[in-house]
Amino acid sequence: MSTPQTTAVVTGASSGIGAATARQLAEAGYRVVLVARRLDRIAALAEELSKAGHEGVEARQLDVTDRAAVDAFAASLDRCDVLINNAGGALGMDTVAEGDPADWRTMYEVNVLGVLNMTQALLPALTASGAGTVLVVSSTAGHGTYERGAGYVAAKHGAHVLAETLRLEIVGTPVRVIEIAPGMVRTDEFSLTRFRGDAAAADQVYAGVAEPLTAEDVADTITWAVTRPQHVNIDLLVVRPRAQASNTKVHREL
Ligand code: 8X3
Repeated sequence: MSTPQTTAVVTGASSGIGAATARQLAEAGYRVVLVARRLDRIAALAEELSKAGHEGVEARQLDVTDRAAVDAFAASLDRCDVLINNAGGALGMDTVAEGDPADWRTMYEVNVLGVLNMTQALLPALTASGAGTVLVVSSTAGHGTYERGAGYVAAKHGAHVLAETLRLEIVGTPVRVIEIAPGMVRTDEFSLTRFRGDAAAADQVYAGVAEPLTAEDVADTITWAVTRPQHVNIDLLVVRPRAQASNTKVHREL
């Protein structure tokens, strides 16, 4: 059971899965600390949650790839019981032959080093809580590849390996490590960012797919995993829409 002070830090809380997760964890009784680069977005969400009666909500501007800023953020927290490593994303859909190394570097930094930075910085507080949770929002891209996806797939495999290795290394401490791997999720920004603002290309990803997952669907699985009794560790939960049988097998009604 959580108390009003039980604190969940959610990265990438400015939109999509992160914002939906913050809402659902607040509803579940957690004090949520919203983290993102875009302060205006998380400030608005914090106000919404405060008006809904949730206590102690904070909006904290932070780039998870900036280690010094992450360390300062961690030092400023009075407690942390749950860390939701959600910040991440894809850039481009290019072949290995043509992909831009700068895109690969950016994706590695946010999807892997961002998780590493936040986890290292908050692990002492999570351990001190006596009942900590590190949750990594990876992707089905962390478990299988697809053409034109290698840069993102490689980064998400990195996030998966980080979670799996951390679980091995800290067993025996009061911190569990959960990985949630979503497949096709339709959010406002994921594909738009991947296709650099090309809305038509972004829409094509979901063309004919009856019901891609929503941010709320994924937030639901995250909240379910986090709210299990502390001795229950959901190692890995893969969640896809019914219309997606694998990364490359999607039913489309066109
Ligand atoms: C997003 C899923 O299929 O675009 O993490 O890689 S996919």
